[in-house]
Amino acid sequence: MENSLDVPTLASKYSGIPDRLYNEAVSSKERTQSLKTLPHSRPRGHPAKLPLDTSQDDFDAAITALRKILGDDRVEVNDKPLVDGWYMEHPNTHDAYHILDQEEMVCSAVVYPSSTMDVQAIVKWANEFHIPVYPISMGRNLGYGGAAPNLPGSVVIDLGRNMNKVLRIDGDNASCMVEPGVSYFKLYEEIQKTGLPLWIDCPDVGGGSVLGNAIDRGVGYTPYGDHFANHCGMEIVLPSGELLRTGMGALPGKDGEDNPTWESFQHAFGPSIDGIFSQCNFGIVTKMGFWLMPATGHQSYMITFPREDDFEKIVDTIRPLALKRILGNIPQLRHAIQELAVTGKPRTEWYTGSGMFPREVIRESVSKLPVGEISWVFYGTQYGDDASISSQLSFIKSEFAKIPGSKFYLPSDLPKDHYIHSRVEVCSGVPVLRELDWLNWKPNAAHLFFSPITPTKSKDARTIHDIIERLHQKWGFDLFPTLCVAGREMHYIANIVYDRADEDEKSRARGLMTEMIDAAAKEGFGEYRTHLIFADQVSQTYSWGNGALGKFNEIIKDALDPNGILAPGRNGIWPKKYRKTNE
Ligand code: EUG
Repeated sequence: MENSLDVPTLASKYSGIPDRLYNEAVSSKERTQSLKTLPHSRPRGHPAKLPLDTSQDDFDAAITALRKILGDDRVEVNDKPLVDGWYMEHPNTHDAYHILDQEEMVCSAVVYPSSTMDVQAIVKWANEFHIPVYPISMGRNLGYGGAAPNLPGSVVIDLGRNMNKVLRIDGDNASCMVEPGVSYFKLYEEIQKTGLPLWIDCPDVGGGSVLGNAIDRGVGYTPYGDHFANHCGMEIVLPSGELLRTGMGALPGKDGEDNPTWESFQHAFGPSIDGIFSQCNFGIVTKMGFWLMPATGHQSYMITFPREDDFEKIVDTIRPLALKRILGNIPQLRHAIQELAVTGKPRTEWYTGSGMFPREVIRESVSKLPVGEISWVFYGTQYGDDASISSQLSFIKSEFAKIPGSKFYLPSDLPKDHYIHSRVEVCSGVPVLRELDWLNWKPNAAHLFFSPITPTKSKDARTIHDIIERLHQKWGFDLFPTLCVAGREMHYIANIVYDRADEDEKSRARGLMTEMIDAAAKEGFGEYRTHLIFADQVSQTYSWGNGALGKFNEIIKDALDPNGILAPGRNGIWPKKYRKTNE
């Protein structure tokens, strides 16, 4: 399949593309492949990885036992050549966007449960045979490790392949309940089929798991953009194999039904524990409820700013608008270089030099685009009826107009192929593919996110931006900043695009990440999420009170997972058996 220009569709595969995007997916695949110099796959250069401290015999015995529990066809040993594929045909065997050697972050086997009971059986098996397991929903956590297990040689539990149902859509409550294998593409299509006037909230690309993204605390761009904040209810398999429901789900419904308020009230009674099941290794989430937004009027817009150092004024203009909740969604502030990247043309279209893409070349290149000579672009959307949208817009316009030379655009002011039309869709809950165009920037392109949080204050945002810019310069990478505005803070996302075939680039990308994490932490800034190979470093920056947070997490980990079988090391949380110091 991956060699042809065919693309799996939702009708044939749970992780496929909806028909409405089929042609776009084919051409996206075609463009990405035309820039590929790496072979489809190569014979493995190293023996297949085994779980840590496990002999081949013990592993074989464990796999035989697992096959007996689940059936031969639902267990696959990872000993064949690795295939990176592409976005819509991604692997579950390793990180397709490898930043170490391709064969480094790999699993020993993949297992495919079909039910919560199967997941419980797998967890019990892992405890019996002392095999580390690593659950993935769909494996599209790209830029943060993809499908790869944190501890090489773990057995990946691929939840999505057989657990991909939208279990419930409640039109009155405007909510749904999904399994791990439901992508944004799929949820959107399922809701369209019902005819209900409900929106989903999706990230920049729509192939990821709704559940997986939310428990990694991912972000989207409608008013419901904080995915974890808009979840309601979870079902979780604990590392012991026991089953837990959170929120109102903990109260049994009448006659064995699910609780009728499970997707209506998040916290229920007693401590609110849902948070500890995000970005963790304390349990495997098998069901999750989400609030859906009632469809409404919407108007996207773009504001451009001419000067690099308008940055401070932009940030300080955004803050009061965000705090007063006048900004309707999670808007993005991007650097002008992204206007080049989202055209889908390779870097060499504008610049063939090595090192960081020079400022003057960005200026010169964007000046030939419809937006003209700019430095920053703000993409926002307002919601509601025409009257309220127009009053919000006039206030927003007048605030930004105080920045000399800024320009306000509606989608109708821009050509049909301008990126803003993709923003219009994402910001009204329609999952798209367009953002993938970034990956044509370089041959064999992969990407990695550096994702610090900055207060929405010019001084702090400037500090972070300067660190990131200086270090991108030093390590020779183009800088792609996207600031996602939540309110009092912004997620500053620097997308590092590198060539997977170039060992030097990979090593520089690692050097850049390591140094940015340290330099940001020295100034008091930390990441909200990171690629798994940097998880230890990032978690150690959260060291206040002699590492109180890390110790707290270890106490919970050891209590819930005494054998340390579930995703050891995920987000820097290591079970007792793997810790270097046995305090
Ligand atoms: C983006 C945003 C994220 C993230 C990774 C990528 C956007 C890229 C706000 O969170 O974690 C354009």
